[in-house]
Amino acid sequence: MKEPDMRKIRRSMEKTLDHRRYEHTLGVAYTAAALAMRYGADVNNALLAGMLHDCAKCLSNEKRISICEKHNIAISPAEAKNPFLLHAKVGSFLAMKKYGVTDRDVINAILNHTTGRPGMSLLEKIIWVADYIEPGRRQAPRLAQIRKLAFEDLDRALVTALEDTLDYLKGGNMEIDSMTQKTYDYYKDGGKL
Ligand code: DGI
Ligand code: FE
Ligand code: FE
Repeated sequence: MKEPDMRKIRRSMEKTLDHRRYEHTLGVAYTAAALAMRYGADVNNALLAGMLHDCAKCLSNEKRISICEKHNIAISPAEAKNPFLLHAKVGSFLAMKKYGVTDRDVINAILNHTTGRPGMSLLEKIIWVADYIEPGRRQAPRLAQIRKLAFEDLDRALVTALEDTLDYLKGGNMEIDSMTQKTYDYYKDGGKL
């Protein structure tokens, strides 16, 4: 398959995502590119993963579930209860099958962009953090602090944002995917198993 064409992918995102989500996507792509420059990751991979990370966000839950069923993609109990979580898994699948992404690291960055995972690669961390701090985000507490920290110490920015995410989920009585908790526990202790 041909290498993914960024201009085509951007146009496709503009068509398939709603306006707010498309603006968010551009914010994540460019923030991820800036973080890649700062930390010496591949800038094009950061752009590509950022551009595609929410590509399955504007599908219905029914559609996400049917894609999983059709392609034998396992649905965890947490995902069955909160099918919006599936946008990461289905997004990584579409990145491969529809958008021609072959780079494992890019696919993983999309796959793990919501819950994270212990032992993330540099690119996975960059996408997770970029998703949290992109300029269009408004809500999160400590956002200004985490934005600054992201360019000073990526791991500390990640832990701080994970901590606030867990607090937010607990405060709203939302179900915490065990992977989100595991990711936090792992990085809180300095990122070693
Ligand atoms: O798709 P985005 O909104 O850009 O960002 P995302 O994919 O990181 O999703 C963010 C939302 O997902 C945010 O409201 C927190 C929520 N989230 C993250 N981990 C979990 C979670 N929601 C539940 N229910 N359980 C989790 O473990
Ligand atoms: Fe997302
Ligand atoms: Fe996002």
